Amino acid sequence: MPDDFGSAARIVDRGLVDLALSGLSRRQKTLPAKLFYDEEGCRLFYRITELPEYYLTRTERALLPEVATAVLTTLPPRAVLVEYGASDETKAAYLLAGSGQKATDAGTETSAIAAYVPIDVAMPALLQLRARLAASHPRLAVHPIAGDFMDPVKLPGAVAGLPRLGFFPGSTIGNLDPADAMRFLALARRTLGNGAHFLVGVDLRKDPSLLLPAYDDAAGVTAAFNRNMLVRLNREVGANFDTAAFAHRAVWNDVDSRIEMHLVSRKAQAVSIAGQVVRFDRGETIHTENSYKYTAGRFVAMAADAGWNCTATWSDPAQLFALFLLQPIGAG
Ligand code: AVJ
Repeated sequence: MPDDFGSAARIVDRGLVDLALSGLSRRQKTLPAKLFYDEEGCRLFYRITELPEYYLTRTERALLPEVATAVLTTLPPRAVLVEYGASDETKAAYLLAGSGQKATDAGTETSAIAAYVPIDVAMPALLQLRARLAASHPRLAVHPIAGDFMDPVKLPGAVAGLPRLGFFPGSTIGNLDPADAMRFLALARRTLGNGAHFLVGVDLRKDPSLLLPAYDDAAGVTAAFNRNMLVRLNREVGANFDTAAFAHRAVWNDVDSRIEMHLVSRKAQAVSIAGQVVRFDRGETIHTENSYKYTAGRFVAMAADAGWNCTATWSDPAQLFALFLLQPIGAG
C-alpha cells in the first residue's frame, strides 16, 4: 500500500500539535516546558548544567556523596530506586555506588539498591542510560519507564514488594506550579507506599541577582535552549517559526517566587502551525517555563500537606540548593 507509506511519512504528532495550539491560543501564550526535551534540547540542557552561572547542578552534586551515604544507611536492604525525570544516571550513580556491579566488585556490594526505575519523557535518553548501566552495573535490574511523571506510574511487577527510595533531583519539581507540585508529591506518596523514603532536590529562594544570570547566561546557551522549542515545532509539526524573530527573556516573579522564561516576538508576525495561523503582536511573549524557588520552610510545609514528613535536610553553606529526605506521615 504505497499510499499509506506516503501519508505515514507526513503524519505529525497530533498530541504535540494540540498541546502547542492550545497553549498558543491563550491570552498569555504558553508552551509547556516538557517540550524542551527533544534530543537537541537534552544536549542543550546538559550544556546549561556546566555553565558558570548555572549553580544548581554543581551545588547539588557536591552535596550528593554525603547525602547518599546517609540515605543508604537508613534504607532497608534490596530497595528499588525510582527516579523521576531521569535524563541520565549521573546523580543516581551516587545512590547506586556498589550496587549490582561486576561479581569481581562483590566486596564493595554493601549497597541497599537492588533495582532502578528511571522515569523520563525522553525515550532516547532512557535507552542510552540503560545501555550505559548494563556495562557499569551488569547485575543491577534496570526498568526504564517512558512517560510524564504527572501521570500515575505503575511500577514494574519485578520490583513489587521491594522497599522504595524515590529520587527527584535537580529541582525539576520547580517546573510545576505549587498545586501540581502538591499533586505530584501526593501521587508519589501513593506510588512509593508506606515505608518509602523520598529524596527531593530543590533550588532555594535567593537574591534575583544570582538567579537571573543562571537563566540568561552570557554564552547564550539558555537562549538557544528556549528557542529550540520553536525549532522542534518547525521540524516535528511543520510550523514555520522564524526563530531569529523571537528573543529570549528571563524574569524574576517575586510574588509567585519563580523565574519565568519567555520568547518575545521581535515584531508583529504570523506563524502557521499544522495549517492554523497564530498571530503575534510586537513584544508579545510565549511563556515557556516556570522555575519555582522555595524557602526550606515552604517546601517542608508543602510536603507535609502531601503526606510527607521531612526527616533530614542538606544544603550548601551559601544555602543555594537543598536536598530533603521525606518519609510518609503516619506510616510504619
Ligand atoms: C531542569 C527544571 C531544573 O528550572 O533550572 C534550566 C530547567 N531551564 N535553564 C531549571 C532550565 C532553563 C531547569 N530544571
